[in-house]
Amino acid sequence: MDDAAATTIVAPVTPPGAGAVSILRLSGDRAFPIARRLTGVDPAAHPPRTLSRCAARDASGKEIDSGLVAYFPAPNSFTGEDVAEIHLHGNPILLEEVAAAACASGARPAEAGEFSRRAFENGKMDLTQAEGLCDLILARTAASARAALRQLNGGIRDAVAPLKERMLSLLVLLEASIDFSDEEDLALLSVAQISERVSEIRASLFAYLKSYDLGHRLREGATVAIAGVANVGKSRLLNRLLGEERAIVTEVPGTTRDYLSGEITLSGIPVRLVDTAGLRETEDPVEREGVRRSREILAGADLSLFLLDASRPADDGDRGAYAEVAGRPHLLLLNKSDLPSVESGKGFYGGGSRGILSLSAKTGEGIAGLLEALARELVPGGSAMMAEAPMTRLRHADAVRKAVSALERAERAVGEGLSLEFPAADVREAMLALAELTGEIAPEEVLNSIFGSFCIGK
Ligand SMILES: Nc1nc2c(ncn2[C@@H]2O[C@H](COP(=O)(O)OP(=O)(O)OP(=O)(O)O)[C@@H](O)[C@H]2O)c(=O)[nH]1
Ligand SMILES: [Mg+2]
Repeated sequence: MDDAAATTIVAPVTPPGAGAVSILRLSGDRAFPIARRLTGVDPAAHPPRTLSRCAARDASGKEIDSGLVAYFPAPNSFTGEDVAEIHLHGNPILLEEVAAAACASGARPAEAGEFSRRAFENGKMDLTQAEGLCDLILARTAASARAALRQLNGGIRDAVAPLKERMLSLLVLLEASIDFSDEEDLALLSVAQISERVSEIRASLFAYLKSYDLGHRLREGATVAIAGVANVGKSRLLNRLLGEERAIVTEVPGTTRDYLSGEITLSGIPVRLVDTAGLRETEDPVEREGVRRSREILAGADLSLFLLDASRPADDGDRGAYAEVAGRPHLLLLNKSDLPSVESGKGFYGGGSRGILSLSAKTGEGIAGLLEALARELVPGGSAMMAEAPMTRLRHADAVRKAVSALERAERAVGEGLSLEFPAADVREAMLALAELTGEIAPEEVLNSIFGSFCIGK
């Protein structure tokens, strides 16, 4: 394979499996001649970005399918390169045959995320936009999809761009002041002015950082573990919250041995509910493994619901199990409120306690209150934050935090009357952190890890 051919890649952009239509995408220097060979449609004689009927042929020229082809000449394509898309009937065998014919003509199979990576490298998208594209495809709720779309449209870059500009003009002034530092009268900015400007920029960045609380929840969702000893009604509560009979419910203690989960949407946030095996010491190896897994789930959950059976007095078993959640964020639930109540939950108040609610998984009484409490705990901020694209990944928050602390150092340096070279270096560092956010500066490992998490065809 010569070098030019190695730069043309091919992959289906539609999911595997049978369907009415599947699309094969070619991108690179030789995308047009290869697609022409496969379809017989001459890109030069064909209006760009329109579909034309075509036959799709294999390497030997045998007709495999009838379909459509579209040509997107560089730079007006997804990747910024010449792109050809061939629409075939949605049978994976046909797709494979045509892709093989493309490879026989000099293309090579695309790697995971390679189309998006080329789009990024050719300046069609910044890094946050590429991430937004990935998240839009994987969004589990409509609100998550909206946040991802804002990001795909450049919302994060737009939020930080004016701050970057302000840093740049401040840096220019600082550097000019350094050059004239021996000539007192020529100082361009007073110490108070520098300090005020740095502090304004820092405050704006810090305010934007807050959007991560909501953004990461929209992207990643939250996990809620349902915990307690055997028979308190954990599985029945899961079923009630999901509105379906997901878990087996019986009066036999130790019914649930593995964990089970289901997802609900709370104020637009995907919330995974996990029903766990009752926490108790047991000789049964299967149940013991279940309890071990329960502990793992509890350790990783954003919030736990700890159930007591309020129709009986709490015992040492309940207290022992509670000790495992007491320090982590949790709500105490007094279940079985439809029965005469003998347990008030007094004595169950650990450091992670977020409140106590009485409810009945059987009748549904108190469930609305539980959902409100869950939303309060898991959905940060109001909808006001959604006015701009929220930051959705730890990578974003880390970069902005780095910028904020560099600016804090700049403020301190100015306050301490250090030479202006110090705050200038700090402001420069803050600008670099924001350049990392949008990918203007992006180490190879970062790009590999981001684009490597994409699927083939993206
Ligand atoms: N009256 C009443 N019974 C309930 C309620 N919630 C659960 N139960 C009953 O309590 C028993 C145990 O319920 P499960 O949901 O299986 O309890 P669990 O906590 O999952 O139990 P394990 O899986 O064994 O740990 C069943 O007979 C349920 O019908 C409730 O709110 N009211
Ligand atoms: Mg159960």
